[in-house]
Amino acid sequence: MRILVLGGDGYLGWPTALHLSQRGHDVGVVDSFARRHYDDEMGTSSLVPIRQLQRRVATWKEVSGHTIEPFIGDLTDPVFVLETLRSFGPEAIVHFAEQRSAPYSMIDRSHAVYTQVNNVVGTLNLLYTIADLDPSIHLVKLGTMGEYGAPNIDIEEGFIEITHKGRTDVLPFPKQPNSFYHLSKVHDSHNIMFACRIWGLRSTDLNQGIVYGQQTPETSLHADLATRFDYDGVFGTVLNRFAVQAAVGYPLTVYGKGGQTRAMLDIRDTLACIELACLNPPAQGEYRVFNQFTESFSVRDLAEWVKRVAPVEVKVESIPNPRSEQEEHYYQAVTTKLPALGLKPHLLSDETVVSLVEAGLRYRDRVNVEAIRPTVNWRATKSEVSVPGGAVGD
Ligand code: NAD
Ligand code: USQ
Repeated sequence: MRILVLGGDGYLGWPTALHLSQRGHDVGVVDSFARRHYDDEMGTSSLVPIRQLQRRVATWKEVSGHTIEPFIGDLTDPVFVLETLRSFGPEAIVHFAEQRSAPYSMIDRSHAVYTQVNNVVGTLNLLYTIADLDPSIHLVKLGTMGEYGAPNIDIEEGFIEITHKGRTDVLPFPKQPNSFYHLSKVHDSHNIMFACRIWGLRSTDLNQGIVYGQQTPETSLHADLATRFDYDGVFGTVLNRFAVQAAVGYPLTVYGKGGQTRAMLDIRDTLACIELACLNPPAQGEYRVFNQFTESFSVRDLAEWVKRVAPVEVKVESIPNPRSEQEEHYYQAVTTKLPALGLKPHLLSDETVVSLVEAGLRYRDRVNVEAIRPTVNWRATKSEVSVPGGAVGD
């Protein structure tokens, strides 16, 4: 297939592009390098050194013989979106290209506005362009399990049958997101569902859990192919953070009681899920939702797991929760559609946890310990003007 990967310079986009290319698809990648600018703004960088996109693509050609076509630009620019889609002519578009950190979106008013404009406008530009150019293009959109929040009932896969005052309907599952970032994904989901309904587009909304992991079969072929790995208090996700904290002797930062339970998956399963969604498109006009995760864990259990198997001494610390969220709650989410398409999950294992800590140990000299502490407070409301994407060095 011809598949365009938006956000193809990011943590998940780059390994997805490599995986699809290795599997024989014609792949293009799109990125604005916004993520590299957030690093400058936050004074942090990937634990694992990453190359510039042009170098990554050149090395991939040398290593595999396959070509990945890069397109540099911003999805909030509708002319760029139109020219890119016209030039590449995709059958499927995998859309990773959004500001994806909940803490970043909660820094202040400017970062909340930036996150929602970047994410919602980028997706709207795509929807209009697909509708104008070729409505048969399948939009595979990365949403998030956090759209649902943590309700006191089982989370269904996108929709729930409700009987109310004697009448029954199948309706979108209620959304109770917990940050302005997660809210941007809910807004996207509504816009995509609406576009499928009125223009007959087709889309798969992948409500993905928290991803962990650092290497995939393709990224490990050459150091130039490595993907980014974040451990800082703004962009680092929980298990990746705990592994690096363990490696540098920093007490694992469990926020509050640690009973927060989240859906999770291995980075290798992200790649498999994306290919399964592309190869099995929905009908024209269909908007479908897959819950993309393999297991659920509480934050406390993850910390204890790292402590138990890490090849170094580890302390676990409960620190005041910078977020406003439930710290003990019911959590049971359904995921049937990706397994039904053939997903064979890589479940979390001692081996995976140890490999993450070992990555931390290998690159411990690159760790900025100052950047580990969480600094963004959900309860603070800062409305002053700042410059997201950081003009640092500009
Ligand atoms: P990432 O920040 O590493 O990658 C996103 C990429 O998109 C970056 O390279 C960035 O420069 C690019 N980008 C952002 N805005 C853009 C724009 N307007 N135009 C062009 N490029 C733009 O993030 P990631 O961890 O790879 O996540 C990818 C997607 O998956 C995101 O949409 C995220 O919400 C979703 N997701 C991630 C996780 C996770 O645990 N990492 C879990 C669930 C869902
Ligand atoms: N947490 C800690 N200690 C830490 C870091 C996090 O206890 O050091 C807790 C948080 O309070 C939260 C949970 O761990 O309850 C998850 O936090 P996270 O930063 O790992 O994940 P989150 O903010 O939810 O966001 C990440 C990605 C986002 C994606 C989401 C999937 O950054 O792009 O959408 O995971 S989901 O959680 O399913 O919505």
